Amino acid sequence: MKKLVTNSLFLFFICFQLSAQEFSQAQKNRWLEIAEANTPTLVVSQKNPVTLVSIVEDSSAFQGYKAQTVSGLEEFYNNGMKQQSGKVFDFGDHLTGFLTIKIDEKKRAVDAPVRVKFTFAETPAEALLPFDPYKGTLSRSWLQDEIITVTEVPCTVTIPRRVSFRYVRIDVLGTAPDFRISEIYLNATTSVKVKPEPLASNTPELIKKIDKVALNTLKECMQTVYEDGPKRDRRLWIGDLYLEMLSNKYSFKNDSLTKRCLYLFAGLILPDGVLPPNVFERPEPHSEISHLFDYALIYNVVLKEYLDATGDFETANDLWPVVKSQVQFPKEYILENGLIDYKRADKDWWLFFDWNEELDKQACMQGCVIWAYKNTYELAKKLGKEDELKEIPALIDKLTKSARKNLYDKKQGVFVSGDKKQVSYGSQAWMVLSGVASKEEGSQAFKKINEIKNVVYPGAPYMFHYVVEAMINVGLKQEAKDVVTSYWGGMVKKGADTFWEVYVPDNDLFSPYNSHLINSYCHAWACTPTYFIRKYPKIFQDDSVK
Ligand code: RAM
Repeated sequence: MKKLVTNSLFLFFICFQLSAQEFSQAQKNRWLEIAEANTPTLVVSQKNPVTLVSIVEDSSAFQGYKAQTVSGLEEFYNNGMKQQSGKVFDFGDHLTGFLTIKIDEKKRAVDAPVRVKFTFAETPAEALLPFDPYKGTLSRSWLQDEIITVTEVPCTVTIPRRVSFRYVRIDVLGTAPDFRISEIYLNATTSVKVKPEPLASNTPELIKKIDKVALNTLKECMQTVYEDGPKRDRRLWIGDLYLEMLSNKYSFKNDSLTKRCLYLFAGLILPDGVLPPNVFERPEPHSEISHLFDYALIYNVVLKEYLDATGDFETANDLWPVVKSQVQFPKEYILENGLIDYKRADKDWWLFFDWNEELDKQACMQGCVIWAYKNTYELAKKLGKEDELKEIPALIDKLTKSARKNLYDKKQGVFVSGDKKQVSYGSQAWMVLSGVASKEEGSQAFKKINEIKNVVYPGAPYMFHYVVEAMINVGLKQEAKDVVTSYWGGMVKKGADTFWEVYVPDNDLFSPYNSHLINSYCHAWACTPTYFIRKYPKIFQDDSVK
């Protein structure tokens, strides 16, 4: 799924390197130092479980399981674990941090090692279903089960792995005499320090709930970078960064975290002048050599949005060479007729846009390049550097004209993509965001799309974000609100404490990785309802406006 650049295409990158901007190690180190200087201190708060639950089958519940409160939290700490193996704690909300347990004797000395397994679960199903045999395509080690073996009792143990969960199941794997777990708590972490403004008092209840869950999602993902998900992949991706920083701008307003992330990417720019799609913070900042077309371009829009939010010209000027370098690589794919050679690009790069595998990405890609170029040019103007991008306005024009000519089906009133002229929400969204579609055409396209058979729907909240943004751009306020209340509201109704990486309303078990257990159920790119709700209060917070 995650396509790395293949060896056969090495030549392309060698050639590309010749025209790409080179960044010295000294330059990159300086950027990494600025990233380091902006590392937030985490707020740590102790959280205790609120109840014990039993996970029961329920065909009407999300993924077929729900948590039912059972009494006995107090007794739990006094009773021996031999009779309590398999008990599940509910911490009442999604949390991220380090779990500590106190182990005590029951009646007599513990003369053999105590061996206990902890299973951390974001959803009820995860707390009950066995992880093995594992059939997922991502590493099994992302699943959060940890075994501890202690030889000296009483003792206090903190599990070294940071975990992310609402439920914890405890299974006793071995002991001779009985023992007790006399305390269990989590040191929860986040870099969020402020409470966002309350919503207007007449905000509809469902919107209030969606906003709360979205803020919780963002808060959990805001650690020392904007993580994509605190359970998985626990790292900074450009696509996720973009949506998190937009949401942060209207809620927690932690601009220095955005600055840190922008600098981390800059400091890890690849030798060919392209940004890596994601970076790891520890033990030292580093990245994979991988190329994701749309994400590299989105970086430019993040910097523009950051400048708009902060007025921090110093940062914008300092990172300008990075932005300028991202403008280069799409040029290699612009054909004579103004269309982007998406088939060739698809061979050379990872094109993402969405997890729905059926999506034809031609229109998305054409739109994304125009959108990124327009945003980059606006940024250049703010910095007085448009002379450095002299060729961009003409390219925008060429790409736009060609998209209108080749990707707009006037008869059907929608935008199409690829050889099979596929119609998708993604294509309409990107044609609107790029300005290829006029307001009228975009609005018509979103209305007409419902009448067309075999339309391709977004497969994850990431693409839904762009669809909602596009709908608002063309004035489809009620439709945008309906998507937020039905899609994200659907997750709320299914019990979400935080929004999910993927959600396909009629398939709770959908996973891009062949196992719903490995999906992330607190995922940054799903947090943007708070951005919409707060940026557009008239649409979302005022129930009288239709
Ligand atoms: C997944 C992660 C991440 C996303 C990438 C493209 O692995 O969920 O959030 O940005 O895909």
